[in-house]
Amino acid sequence: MTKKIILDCDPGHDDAVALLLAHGNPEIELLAVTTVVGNQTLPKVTRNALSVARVAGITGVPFAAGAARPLVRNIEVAPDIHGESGLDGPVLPEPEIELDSRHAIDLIIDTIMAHEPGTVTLVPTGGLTNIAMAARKEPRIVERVKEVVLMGGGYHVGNWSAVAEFNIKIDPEAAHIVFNETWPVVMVGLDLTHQALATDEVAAQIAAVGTKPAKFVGELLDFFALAYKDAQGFDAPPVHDPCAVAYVIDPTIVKTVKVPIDIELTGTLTLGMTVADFRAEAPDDCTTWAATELDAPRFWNLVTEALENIGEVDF
Ligand SMILES: [Ca+2]
Repeated sequence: MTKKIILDCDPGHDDAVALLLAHGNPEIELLAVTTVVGNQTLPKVTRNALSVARVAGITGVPFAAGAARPLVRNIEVAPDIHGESGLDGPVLPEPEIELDSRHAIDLIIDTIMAHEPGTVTLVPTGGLTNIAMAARKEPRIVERVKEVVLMGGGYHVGNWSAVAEFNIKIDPEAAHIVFNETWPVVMVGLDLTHQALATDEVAAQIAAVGTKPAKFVGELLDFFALAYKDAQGFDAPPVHDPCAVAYVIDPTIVKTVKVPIDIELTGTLTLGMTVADFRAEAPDDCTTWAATELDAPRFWNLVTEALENIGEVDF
């Protein structure tokens, strides 16, 4: 049984790796890819997604553009981490596939409603604007989705403020909607993704694949390493987004704990914080989990194997 996912993303270096992992892993069936403003503006991240599709050799999967701005807040992008293009480093090939004509939220809704209940997992790796709007437009998707496995937040770590993570902070109202719906939400946050460091050893493992897509990933990681060193003092960059895909592929690679999580919307210093309440055992009606521990060697093996499965692609 393959695992059917919709990847909602804002490529983004780590989103690109997430897309390659999802496409290259035989257990994942990629039903759709949707884009949302985040690391860069919507036109930029959408073009990046289509370029990465060419790098990965993805055809026959619908890609649709979504929200161009957050629900309430002004647009915040992250050029210090992802560059002016949103995917600085490698030369980005001209896309070969065309965008689906639907808005991302309609593609998300149509895809979920066209599949059996409990079979589609939503994997958001950007701000949660599209997911929140889809849940509001068609509330039946909340019952129908298997789970929402999102990269975002963190229970002890922030990166866009002292306590808030970028994907949540840029659209906290959308995150509030998503975390307060009744679908299961697995928060793959910074506590987890800061264990997914692209060390020199990892870079060598990926380079050894020896294909053009692997070289493309190497160039992405080279830029990401410099950006993370400059912006946040990391010796090796954390490659966040594929961790959410890895959890869907094999939950034994990403340990989780059931814990109530809610989003701070009014804090002067804490806007967008994912507040996790670890004081007691989670109550029965709790539908949120936090990722805690990554098996990093197995995670990087998944990424490498996906690149091996993708093989050589001409772009
Ligand atoms: Ca992302």
